[in-house]
Amino acid sequence: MRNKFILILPLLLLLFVTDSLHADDGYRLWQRYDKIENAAKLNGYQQALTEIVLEGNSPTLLVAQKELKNGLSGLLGKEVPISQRPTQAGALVAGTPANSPLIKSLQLENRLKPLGQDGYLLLTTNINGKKSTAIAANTDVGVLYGAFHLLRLLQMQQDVSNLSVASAPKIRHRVLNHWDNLDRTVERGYAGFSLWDWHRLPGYIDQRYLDYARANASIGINGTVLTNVNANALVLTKEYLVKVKALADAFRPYGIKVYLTARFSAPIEIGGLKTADPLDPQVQAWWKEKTKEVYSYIPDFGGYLVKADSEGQPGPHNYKRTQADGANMLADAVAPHGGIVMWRAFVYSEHTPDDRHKQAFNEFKPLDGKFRDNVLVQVKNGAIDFQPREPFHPLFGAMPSTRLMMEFQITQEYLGQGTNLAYLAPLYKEVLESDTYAKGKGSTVAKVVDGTLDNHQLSAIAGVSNIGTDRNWTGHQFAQSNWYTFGRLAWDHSISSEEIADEWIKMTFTNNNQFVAPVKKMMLNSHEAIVNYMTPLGLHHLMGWSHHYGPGPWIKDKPRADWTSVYYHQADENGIGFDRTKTGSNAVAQYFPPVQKQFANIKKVPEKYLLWFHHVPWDYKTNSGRILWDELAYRYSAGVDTVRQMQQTWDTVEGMIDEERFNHVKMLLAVQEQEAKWWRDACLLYFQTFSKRPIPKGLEEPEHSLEHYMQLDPKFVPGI
Ligand code: BDP
Repeated sequence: MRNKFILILPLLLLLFVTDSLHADDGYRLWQRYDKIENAAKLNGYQQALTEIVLEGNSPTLLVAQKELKNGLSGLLGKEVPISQRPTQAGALVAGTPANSPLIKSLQLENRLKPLGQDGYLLLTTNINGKKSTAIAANTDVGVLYGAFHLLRLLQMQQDVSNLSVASAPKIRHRVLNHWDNLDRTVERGYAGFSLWDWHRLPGYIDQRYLDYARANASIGINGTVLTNVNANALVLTKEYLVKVKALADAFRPYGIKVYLTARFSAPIEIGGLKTADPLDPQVQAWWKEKTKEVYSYIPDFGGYLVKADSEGQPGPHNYKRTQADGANMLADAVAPHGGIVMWRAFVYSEHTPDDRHKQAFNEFKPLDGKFRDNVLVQVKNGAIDFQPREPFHPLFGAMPSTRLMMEFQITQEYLGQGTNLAYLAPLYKEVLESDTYAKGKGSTVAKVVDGTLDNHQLSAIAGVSNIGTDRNWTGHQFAQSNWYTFGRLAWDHSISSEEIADEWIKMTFTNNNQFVAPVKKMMLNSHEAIVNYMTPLGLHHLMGWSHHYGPGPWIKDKPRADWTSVYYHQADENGIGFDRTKTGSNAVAQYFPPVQKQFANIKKVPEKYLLWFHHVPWDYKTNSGRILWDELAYRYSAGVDTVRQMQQTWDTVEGMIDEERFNHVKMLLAVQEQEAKWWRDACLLYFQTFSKRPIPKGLEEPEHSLEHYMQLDPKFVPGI
């Protein structure tokens, strides 16, 4: 037996050594704990981290212990033992002062106090006279977050010999919104089906649930809304609540709370009532009872997310009540249990004649101060709808007495869906760093969202999930970076797009700088490229009808004008763009004066928002000196060119990572190039019918006729 083992040992070793270049399907996300190849670093880490001492045995601490054990053993290429107490130099001691006498002995209370529920310290310290590393936190979940931070440092091959890190999240609730239906289809999902296997729940706990929870915990996400905002009341029935409980139980050790979408008409649909009027005592009592039942299964249930009076969803309007009436009714139901209500501001109607841009503001601003303390109004980043680029939503800063939370879309409904590489940190950062001027200069959207501008303790941020059953979770390998980014920015919105990309690339692929540098550059340019080949210069809502895949600038004459493209681009023989100044819808008036002045002035508005706010003549001189039509053509072409550069960049890194993920990305970049051309050609040919000007010399001519593009009619596009 022994001899046999000796014979196969070299073989095993060989396998191990070449493993990093072997097939990899992306399942491990950024949580790859392969042995560190740099010998000097490896050696240093092996000296610095010799054993794990974790006092306490809560489910969360056991998860942290397991993660450290797996992570360190993998990265260090040798078993790192768990010890009851430090036995040698290099002990890693983790815990809270409450459950760990060793951590308590470090007397960290003063440093821990400001770090709150979720924060932690990572310290190089002395324990029993020996150099050690400590992960200390006020709570067990803080210890878990600290453990992930330490592992990240190792994955990124950072120095851990002199640690003094204090970290705490800027936002309290960091929540994924799954648009998952009970039949497992995912609205605007491009990564397979819903993770939640309702049919086999509650009995069967898929390993995926735990890996999902681990991944979320590793980036600080602490909540998940399991169901679609276009809600099905059935999830609130006992039959489903036992299944929700099973998921909540699985996620709890990872610090993740479960939330559900509440269909406003549930009292009628599953409660047998005749009305869902929020001011009706019977309706109020029904929600209280129902909520009590929910908490009987899930004692730490997070609360409800509601889409009301929008796109066919029922809501308080049905009873001539306000959004505050609706939200407060649910807030009162969850309040005794410590829950919150996330009430969406995405309310607009085809029966309201006003510019869609203005409707949410008009509806919600007058309600400032009328919402209960446990209500957060969830506002999309822009006033229309997750377009490739939007100016920030004017509600940010406009409701100081209300807790406003951010909603970003992580899934790429309008950003190339499952085929395009778009790194979204620059988009998220652009919005978070926008200055609302609500309380003078420096009143950024980020400060509204994290609560510091108006002194709110309760704060939250949501990201519409891009996760599904695909082996690599997100369909496109690079879409993982947007899940990662959302979590990192939810924790700390001050981290730069560059830093996040750097972390993600190193953890997901390799520390090899010949890979990291060009790939990071490619990621950082990718969002702008998409904006250019889809909706440059402030254009928006030009996508295909219903499935939103591919270009459809010609979409008109549909049952709802505010779902067509012509409503938004307003192209005619004189020019293009939506006049939102005084001469038009005057949506600019919804912003604070300094912003208003900038956006309303065609000479001052940032060019990236030009056609968002102005109807501009075709021969208007843009910043480049080119006339608008030519500039538009240049932007569309530049978008395609950037994708081609991305392809070239990717080709140069062949061999630096495993073939499987390399080829996956290579093929999708080729698809993206085709789609970028499709967008460019279709949009330019269509707008040309108004501008009546030639494509500027030197730019590629469209491949087909406008009729060709208008006849394309993709079937069974995923994500409906
Ligand atoms: C739109 C999506 C639609 C969603 C809606 C929402 O096309 O599927 O239901 O947003 O956020 O962008 O409610």
